[in-house]
Amino acid sequence: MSGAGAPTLTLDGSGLRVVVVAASWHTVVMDGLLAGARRALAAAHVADVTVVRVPGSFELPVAAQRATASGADAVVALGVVIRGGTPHFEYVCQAATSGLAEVALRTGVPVGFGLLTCDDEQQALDRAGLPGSQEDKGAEAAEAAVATVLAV
Ligand code: DLZ
Repeated sequence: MSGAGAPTLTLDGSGLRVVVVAASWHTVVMDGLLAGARRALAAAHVADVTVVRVPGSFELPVAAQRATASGADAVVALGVVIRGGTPHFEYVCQAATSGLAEVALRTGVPVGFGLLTCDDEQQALDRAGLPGSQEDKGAEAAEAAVATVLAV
């Protein structure tokens, strides 16, 4: 994991089935998050990985819900929401965040939270796991999902 205080995890997720649900807004940042999640899952020996793309972050909870119904052991949710000039940002962030938490609690299937909620594009790029980024939130979300399946 990356970021101040983040744990170093050594994971063996072989045999797990993981579904990555990914929004499509902010392509460059999303490409970084997806690549980071794939890297982390490969490092954790997860071979069974399915990626499901949805239009926006608002759609992530329903995709996560479907993934749990299809038998996923863990879900990794990736999205980027960047603040605009209206309250829309707060509504999308709130709906996606509470929806993903609700899916995890209702189903008992861990959902890694890789939703970037940023004031501007630079904040998102800094966390995207791209060359020059300081943090890799896609990898972090994938590691958290796998670590939680193995722990609980
Ligand atoms: C409409 C919208 C806007 C303005 N901004 C974003 C964003 O920054 N990130 C994102 O993932 N999605 C955004 N969306 C789309 C909504 O999440 C959703 O897809 C639409 O409202 C249709 O339901």
